[in-house]
Amino acid sequence: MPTPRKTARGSSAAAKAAARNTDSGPANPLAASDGDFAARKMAETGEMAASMPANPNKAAEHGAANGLNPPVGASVAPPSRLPASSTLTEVNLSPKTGEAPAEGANPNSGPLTRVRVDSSGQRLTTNQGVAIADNQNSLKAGTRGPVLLEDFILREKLTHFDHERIPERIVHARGSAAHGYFECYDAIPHLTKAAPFKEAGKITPVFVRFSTVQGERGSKDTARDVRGFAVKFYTDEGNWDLVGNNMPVFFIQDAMKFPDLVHAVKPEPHHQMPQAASAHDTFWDFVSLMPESTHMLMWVMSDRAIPRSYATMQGFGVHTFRLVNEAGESSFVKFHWTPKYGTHSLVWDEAVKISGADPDYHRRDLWERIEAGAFPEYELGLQVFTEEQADKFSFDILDATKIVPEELVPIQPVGRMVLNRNPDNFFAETEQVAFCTAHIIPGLDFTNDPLLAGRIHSYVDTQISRLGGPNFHEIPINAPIAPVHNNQRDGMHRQAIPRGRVSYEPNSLAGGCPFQAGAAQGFTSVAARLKAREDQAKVRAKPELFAEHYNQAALFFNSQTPVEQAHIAAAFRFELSKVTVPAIRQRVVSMLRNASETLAAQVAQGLNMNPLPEPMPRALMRKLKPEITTSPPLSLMARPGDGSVKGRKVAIFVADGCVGQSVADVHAALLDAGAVPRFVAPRIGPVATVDGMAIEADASLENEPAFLFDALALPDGDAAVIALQADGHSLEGIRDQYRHGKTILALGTGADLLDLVGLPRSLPGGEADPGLIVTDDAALGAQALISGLARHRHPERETDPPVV
Ligand code: HDE
Repeated sequence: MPTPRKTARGSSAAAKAAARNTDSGPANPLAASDGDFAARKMAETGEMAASMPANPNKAAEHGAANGLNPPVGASVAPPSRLPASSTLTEVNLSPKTGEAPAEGANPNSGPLTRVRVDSSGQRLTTNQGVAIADNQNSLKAGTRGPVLLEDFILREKLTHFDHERIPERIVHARGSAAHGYFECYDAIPHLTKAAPFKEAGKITPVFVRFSTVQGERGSKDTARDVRGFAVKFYTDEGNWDLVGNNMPVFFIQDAMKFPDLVHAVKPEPHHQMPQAASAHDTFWDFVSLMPESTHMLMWVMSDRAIPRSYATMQGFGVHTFRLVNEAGESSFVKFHWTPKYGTHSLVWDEAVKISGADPDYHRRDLWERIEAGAFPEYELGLQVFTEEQADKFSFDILDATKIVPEELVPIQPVGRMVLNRNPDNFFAETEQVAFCTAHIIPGLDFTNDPLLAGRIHSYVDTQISRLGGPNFHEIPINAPIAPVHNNQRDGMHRQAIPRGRVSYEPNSLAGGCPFQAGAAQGFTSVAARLKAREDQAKVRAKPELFAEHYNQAALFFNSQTPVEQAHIAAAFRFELSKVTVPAIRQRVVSMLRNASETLAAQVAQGLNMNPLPEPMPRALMRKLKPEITTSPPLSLMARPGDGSVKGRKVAIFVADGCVGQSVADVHAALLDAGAVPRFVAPRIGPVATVDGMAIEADASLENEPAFLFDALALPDGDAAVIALQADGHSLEGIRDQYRHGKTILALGTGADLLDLVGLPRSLPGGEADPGLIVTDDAALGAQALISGLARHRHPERETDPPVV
């Protein structure tokens, strides 16, 4: 710090006078100040500026070598807090202004406590904090007179209400979210320096939003659709958004086609139908002209597209990303989330029925699990590989329609994510959260995937109109917990009040702050490009391997169990039967012939299409030999989870005349196992049991149809059987439970109901049905019910069409 120069007698007064002017400089700014703050500020500012006679880093801005290693920006410690202040009057405090921020503080980052509101014991006020005396009536000239324009309370309330909605997301509008944390198993410094992976046991807060893609904000949860699986990591080095899906591939390969895909799948523009459904002409028209979608279509027609719950589906980063370690070495990575409770799905008939009875099925499940402490949990796994490995694959790792099979690169678990807190407010958190693929942190980087490139642009861009301007990062749910300091200023809805007059860099007037972080601490992009396989001239074209469209579609189909394959064929049949243009149906089947003749034949037969159309001409005539032709982990059955029944719902039908003890025992055993049993009766309320046991039904056969439950128990007691038999809902419910492959326990005479419905007591092959338990012993029955529930479903029962 330079020492102030000695000044001539009298110049101190001149300096003081000069410091009171903002229009031109003092003759001698370094004059001593005698405790005069204005003069001192001016003098210290002068000192600080003088200590940076030049920008020492200017030369380092040039040349490729420097570009790889940017230096830390120049900064000096200010002699006091004065020079960086906006105004000397910041010492005049009021209940509104509060104190000047602590050095380096930005309270907008940090825990959400700063904005959580609790109104317990508080008066009702206007938005200006004026207490409202009467919230029942508008202000009128006389009780029967006209309402007055001066009623600012009414007008404020209505105006705010009139603007309560923001534009919904263009895709993924329907979603639900939760807070939680990511816990690192072990540090992986050899792979990445990314903050969440730095130490064993390190906890990083997360906010996760699950969603469907096609439907509007109020659409059903159980549509056949891809699910969004978007994770915001609030790391101590900035926010990282891993914006993935529950399927590891995508329909298209280049962002250029995304608007076309979305226009094709959304409700058709002339009549806005169908809502949240791909079973219509425009979707199948588009995808059948885009054969690269074949692989994704297999996934979307599989049961993955109708998950049982958000807690029981996988998540994938989809694109190939990069990991970067401290030494700047980078490897390729694919991200996988695997649910602890296993991958479980609905069956189509069930999904259709649930969408009517409970369009909030997944939202409710997520909320209820978390409130009950059965926290959804997922393990994060990485597939890490080198460019040399990638070069040998029969597919291109930049192609988002391709997976890297686990047989080629195993998945290594690196941590777990637990969702343990529901949001306080849906709008403030779930609706306003803004995920952006551009949000990454040191230790991670992008690849040249052309789909990813479009996303890096698109997500930030869309938030600007959805959330009303460039300051959406200041909305509390989006603000990082890592400190934010930069020179971006102003714009709609700005929250931060920056202190001082400097909003540019380099500067000397704020001691150079905030200064450039430099390569050691700041984000740097991996310089290495993929080895050029062709010349790097500007071009609108895809690499050759992108033209192979069917190998992995075949891999997926061939890796499914027979039941899953049957579901895929049935889904294609259903969707295409909704298509009104026969030529489009033909085109899809001709495309499927290139992936699986078996599947194509099944679909054609289901559509009464005879003869089969010719296979679609291939975009790549050269045959590429895939490394493998089946990959068992691609089956939904490959990840049964921990076998627990936590959070699974079981209906116990009861009616007047039932034996109370045995249903109560089953209820207690289920509760002990972590499941959620419910007594369901023809009407809610108390049930008259034959043994005097007090049983209350909290759901009715009408308000919670049986297909909403994962399993069913039927009570013992002749009179109860007669009462249930008299209510068509119960017979329908038993039939649905059977058809959907669920475990059914019949206690004592409850078994009569199975016969009344006409349920086969054995499987189509003649073996005993493990999902049908008939017993007088409640304890044994409960255990068998729990084991059946843990298996999730009994697909061996299925026939096409269903017999029941
Ligand atoms: Fe998205 N996508 N997307 N997407 N996407 C959006 O961002 C987009 C893609 C995904 O819960 C939008 O905030 C383009 C693949 C999820 O808030 C928008 C392309 C994957 C979510 C957008 C894709 C996704 C979105 C709509 C092709 C799986 C919901 C509103 C280049 C890896 C996040 C918004 C949430 C949302 C654009 C393709 C996943 C318009 C241009 C591939 C999970 O920006």
